[in-house]
Amino acid sequence: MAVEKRREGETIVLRLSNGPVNALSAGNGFVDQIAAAVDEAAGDPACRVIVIAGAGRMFCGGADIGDFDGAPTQVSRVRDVIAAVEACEKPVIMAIHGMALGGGLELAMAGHYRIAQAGSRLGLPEVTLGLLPGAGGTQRLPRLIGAGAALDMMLSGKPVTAEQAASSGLVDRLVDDDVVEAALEVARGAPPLRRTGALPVPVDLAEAVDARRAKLRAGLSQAPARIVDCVAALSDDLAAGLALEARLFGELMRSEASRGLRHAFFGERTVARIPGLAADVRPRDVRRVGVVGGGLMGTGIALALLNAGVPVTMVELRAEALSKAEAAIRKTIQRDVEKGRIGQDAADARMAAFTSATELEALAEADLVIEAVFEDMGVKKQVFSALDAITRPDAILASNTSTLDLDAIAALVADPSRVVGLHFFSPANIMRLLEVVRGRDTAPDVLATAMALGKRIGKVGVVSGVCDGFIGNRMFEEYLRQVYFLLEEGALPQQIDAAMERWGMAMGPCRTMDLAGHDIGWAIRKRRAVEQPDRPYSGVIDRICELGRFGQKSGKGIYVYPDGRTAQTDPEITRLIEDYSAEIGLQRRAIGDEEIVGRCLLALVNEGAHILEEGIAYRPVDIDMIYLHGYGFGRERGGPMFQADLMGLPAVLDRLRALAAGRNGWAWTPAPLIERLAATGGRFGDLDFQDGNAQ
Ligand code: T1G
Repeated sequence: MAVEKRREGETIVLRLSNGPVNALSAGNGFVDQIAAAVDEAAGDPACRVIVIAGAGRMFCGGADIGDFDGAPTQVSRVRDVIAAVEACEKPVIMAIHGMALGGGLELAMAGHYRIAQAGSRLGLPEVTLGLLPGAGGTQRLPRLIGAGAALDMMLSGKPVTAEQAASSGLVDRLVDDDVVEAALEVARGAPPLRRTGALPVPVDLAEAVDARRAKLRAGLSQAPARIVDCVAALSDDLAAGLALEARLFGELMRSEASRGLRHAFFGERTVARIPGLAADVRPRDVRRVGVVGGGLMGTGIALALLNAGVPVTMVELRAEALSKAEAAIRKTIQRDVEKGRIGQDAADARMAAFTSATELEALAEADLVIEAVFEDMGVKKQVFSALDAITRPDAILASNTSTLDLDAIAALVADPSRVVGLHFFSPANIMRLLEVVRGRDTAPDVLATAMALGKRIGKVGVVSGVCDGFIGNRMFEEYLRQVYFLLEEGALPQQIDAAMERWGMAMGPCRTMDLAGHDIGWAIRKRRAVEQPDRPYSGVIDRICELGRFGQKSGKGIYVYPDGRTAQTDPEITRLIEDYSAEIGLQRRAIGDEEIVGRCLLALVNEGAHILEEGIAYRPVDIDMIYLHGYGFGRERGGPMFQADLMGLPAVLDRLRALAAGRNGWAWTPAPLIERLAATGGRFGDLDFQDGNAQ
């Protein structure tokens, strides 16, 4: 971490160097180093112009997000250095390459002249963290590009290209070659001493603020509304605007939504790390992937691979199913062209990377094969036994199974170390979650290869050990168990769904199961009734299944779907639920949203704690990322384990014990891990299972 200084004639070049993104970290003193370097150059009589650039692959990725959980003064150090740059009596030229994001762009906007290299991107993504640009962005960006364009940029959080920045006035010059050399050339002339903060208030202010305020949507994060407030306060008094911005930033920084979103930001990166993996373990090369099975999942998996440029050979033994799969793949890729997402050349290239066959022998040269056939061990046995003989010994064999024992599948091949689970979530080309299941014998480099492939195709890969349902579905079973109990006790589907969606779930559980199909859950409950007779579900949901109401795909489920898509409540289901309660002699009672949300959330938390203590999940944050990316858990809520830490584990334990004393209390036996942490004042967030021994 350093501010590299280079003198070029009368110009001093300061190059920011701090880790992979040159984050403006106050916690490690980097921001103080920048301030000192600027101050020294400003006071250097031999220096006429200052150039600020970034080392490595970008200008600056923003303030250090990790600083925000610390003292609030960290961000004020960033503001101070930005103010010093703008007030400098010598021209400060900003030489931008790669990315200038958040505080990085705010620093650049305090410069007196900005040059950007073609291909670089500039943005204020703070809203994605439940924050607002807290170092002058709300006051300077509108002055440079107008209030409307500035609000759109800050409310979307999306970066613009250097080309767009040049045309909007955000940057003064666009160059194709070295941006520092270009800055030196400008420095040799007479660069302007133009202070952004002194520019006039944009003329479109009132209209732009009214239009965006009218479109604000309710939500946990107040960042969008506060961004509009800051822009609305624009005036000739820059200091007043900066003071309001700083105050509102502090409020947002302490908000649950921002803490949840920051947890998600770091969590998505943490889960990529496999604890205990030896430093010398390298992923294997994967140049061609085989996909066995041309059904819904096989087709989605093939698309996920092709869309990321990974060549695919699909094998489907039934010729008709194979041509149907190929047609579906072609149609989906072509739809991306029609929607302007990709060009025709890219679409053609994707299809050119797709080959298909009706014999498994076509996979003899595949580097990795993903089996996505029917969820039946007999069928898997046939496929894996054949693959074992046909594929290269160093080829990785992956199963997309979601309910079967991966270790039992691995036992079907001579070398089980090359078997891993790749549990995609439907639709496999859309859902970002990928559970990478580590079998008892899975080799470390096989696991690393699976995780690398997941990242390559844009997935959030999370390692799971082997258990029934792995991490996500195992917890979801306990969540659904409570939903069905709530139905028989007095709640109705539409109330449960509304309560969970108001709380932050993308979709309520009843609507979710109608979409996923109740037949799969019904089969699991029948299996569990034999395997775990002491853990029964409410029979109310089976009554619905016995009517053949399997959900949207059968036109009816818990809801009815007159247009095939829109869920409508069905009085027949209301009567069925009420009759079922009477049949089991249960007096229905009014159940509040708080109880609904509490029981559904605690069911996830408690099962998640069991999963952690069994070593199935490496860390609590792995569980959280699974729920954000696979189950529509509100991103601003951070995940079930994050929520438990917000509640406090002593309070969680008290709630579990109270529920354990009630009806179906057997479902609420507190996980020993929760008891241990509650007793010692610990948090899930403080746990980190470094042993890497997920079972
Ligand atoms: N702070 C701290 N760490 C950061 C960071 C940041 N701003 N950006 C990245 N990292 C870490 C990241 O955790 C990872 O660590 C490593 O750098 C590489 O990141 C006051 C309040 C810049 C597009 O929101 O979007 O400024 O896992 O894997 O894919 O108004 O990082 O290796 O240990 O993502 O090449 C605003 C966030 C901050 C940008 C690069 N800025 N970063 O993507 O690498 S708030 C942002 C990104 C702020 C001011 C406000 C991306 C990237 P590790 P990576 P990448």
